[in-house]
Amino acid sequence: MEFKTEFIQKLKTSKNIMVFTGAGMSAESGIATFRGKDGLWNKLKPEELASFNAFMKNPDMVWEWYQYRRKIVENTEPNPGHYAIVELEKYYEVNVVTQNVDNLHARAGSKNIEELHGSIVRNFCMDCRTFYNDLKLESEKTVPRCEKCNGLIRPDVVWFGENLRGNAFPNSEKKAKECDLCFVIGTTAIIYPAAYIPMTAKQYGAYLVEINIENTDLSYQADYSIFGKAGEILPEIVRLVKEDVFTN
Ligand code: BJW
Ligand code: ZN
Repeated sequence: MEFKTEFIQKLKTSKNIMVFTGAGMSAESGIATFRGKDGLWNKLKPEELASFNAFMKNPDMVWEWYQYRRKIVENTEPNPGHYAIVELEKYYEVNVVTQNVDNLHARAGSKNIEELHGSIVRNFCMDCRTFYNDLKLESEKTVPRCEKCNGLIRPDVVWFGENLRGNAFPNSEKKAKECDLCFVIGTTAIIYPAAYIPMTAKQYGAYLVEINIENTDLSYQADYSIFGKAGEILPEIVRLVKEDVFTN
């Protein structure tokens, strides 16, 4: 595959790379995206499931939906795109900022990860905040209760209308300001505040490279749009880095 010369040049001069990812990153691992063709939410409305109000109205239904998705995540593996990002760590300082809740970057071995929207691997009690990280999740159709206070247990993900947890956003902003090159991979980039991160990178001088199978809201801001699947393009970029960038 041929890449733009300007991009190859940026790969040669960059030291610090940010990889900002969305659901398309995991599509080739068999996890459905939210929007777009084959999107999970073509049939289900997000606000009916991924919000605090939805959970309070029908906790069992929402719990069942997360259990269904957890099973899929447990039974899948990171794809060649995830592993390619890990490979890049041999050549650059790499920071992954992900909107994904599937834990696949960590399972692939990426070191520096900010999870903007949390993780479905973790759960916590809504009343006393006890975390249940490796809760035996046999409870399929009924939301489990806290051992300590009998409160409802919910997944540690960020729902619509909720603030991002802890320092995930400020940490990501800081990293965005410091990177030389920012890859935006498999995201429609319509959910805020997450979508500010690649924009911040660009504002602070980073070269913005989008990898997606379609145009997105961010495409017009990208310095380079590479159309294709993340699991195919990223290994090509690693090959280029290995063979050309660091040998010539
Ligand atoms: C491939 C591929 C392949 C496929 N290779 N590519 C301004 C205006 C209006 C509303 C708001 C606003 N600012 C904030 C809001 C509210 C809201 C928001 O952004 N709404 C928008 C609709 C505008 N934001 C929030 O509520 C956020 N919180 C917040 O703002 O707090 C402050 C506040 C407090 C109180 C009141 C109000 C505000 C929180 C947002 C949390 C989002 N959570 C979710 C669910 C997580 C839990 C779960 O998983 O169940 O996060 S929503 C969902 O969307 C999920 C994702 O992380 C997120 C982004 O989706 P993503 O990753 O982009 O996926 P897709 O499916 O959209 O795109 C896939 C892409 O991949 C496509 O482009 C494909 O082409 C591509 N693709 N295969 C490469 N093989
Ligand atoms: Zn509790």
